[in-house]
Amino acid sequence: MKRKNFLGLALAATALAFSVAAPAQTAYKSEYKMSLVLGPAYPWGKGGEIWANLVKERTQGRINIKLYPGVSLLQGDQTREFSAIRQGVIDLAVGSTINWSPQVKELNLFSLPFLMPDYAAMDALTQGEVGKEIFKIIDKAGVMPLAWGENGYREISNSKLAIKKPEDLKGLKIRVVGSPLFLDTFTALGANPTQMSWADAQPALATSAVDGQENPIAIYTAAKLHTMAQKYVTMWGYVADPLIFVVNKDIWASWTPADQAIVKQAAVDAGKQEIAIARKGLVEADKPLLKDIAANGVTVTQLSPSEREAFVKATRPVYDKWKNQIGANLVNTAEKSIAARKP
Ligand code: X2X
Repeated sequence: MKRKNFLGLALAATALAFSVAAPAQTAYKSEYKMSLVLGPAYPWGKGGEIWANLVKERTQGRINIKLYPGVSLLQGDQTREFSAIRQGVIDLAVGSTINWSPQVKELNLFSLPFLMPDYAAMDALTQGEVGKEIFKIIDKAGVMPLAWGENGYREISNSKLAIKKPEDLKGLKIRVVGSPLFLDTFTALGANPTQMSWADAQPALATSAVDGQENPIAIYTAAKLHTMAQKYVTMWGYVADPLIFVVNKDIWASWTPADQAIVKQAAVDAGKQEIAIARKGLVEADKPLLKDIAANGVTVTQLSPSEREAFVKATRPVYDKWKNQIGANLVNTAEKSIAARKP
């Protein structure tokens, strides 16, 4: 009798210890929800679609993912996406560092004006020490990071004039995403920045409630921003936002290790493909995407190195201020990685 009680207690204790160390896998859901700002007509959504398809195929349908573009699970409120993934309102996401930076301040790194001069610089960050460090930070913040993708270099467009120097931005009402760093950057340039979601930005551009915006050329093209009065584009490459493929941690723990490995590898494969799609038309010598834009009657302005330097100079105080807010160590590592990049 005594012995039996002891055994029972020992078993219960073991079960408890086990459940603390490794939560028991729960039943799979019939469908998992993936949040995205943009759907498969854009490189971003295409990346999400590739990921979902690879997972379905490689798990023989055990993991079935549905896409929710337009951040529709949050009525378009893109800057609340990270919290919603952590809380389990969203199961998976492919999200921009810009939209998640209000919750994870280190993600502002990629929005430091003129930090990354070219694609090689961006790769040096996401594929190097900085990328690993950022994944640790996201993990600590309560979300499982799996792979990198890319939204792209954010070029500025507007309805009024060809922007060639900081003074040209004076008084222009520019829509920016809801991260305070963007307000500082555009204020430093003399513009009048206004925060709004992408869902609100398009009608605001179409009705000329705002004069301009900044987004990757792939988005400018697919969203047909030339039909929303955006007749001038300046290629200044001031910031670029990577995308990150993530899963909610409870969902992650509910999958077998074999399925976790499949989902992760699928994210890495989809991320690579997505980056290639995001850069298509911009990395070829004749940049066909810019030709397409010009063919719509849009003035595309390329800055000379000295013209670009004037923008770098004007935004340097913002860079210095935010370097400290992001964490000087992380930014120093990023600067070093970029200086040592391979072309
Ligand atoms: O809102 C934007 O500008 C977009 C679509 O690029 C992001 O979600 C960061």
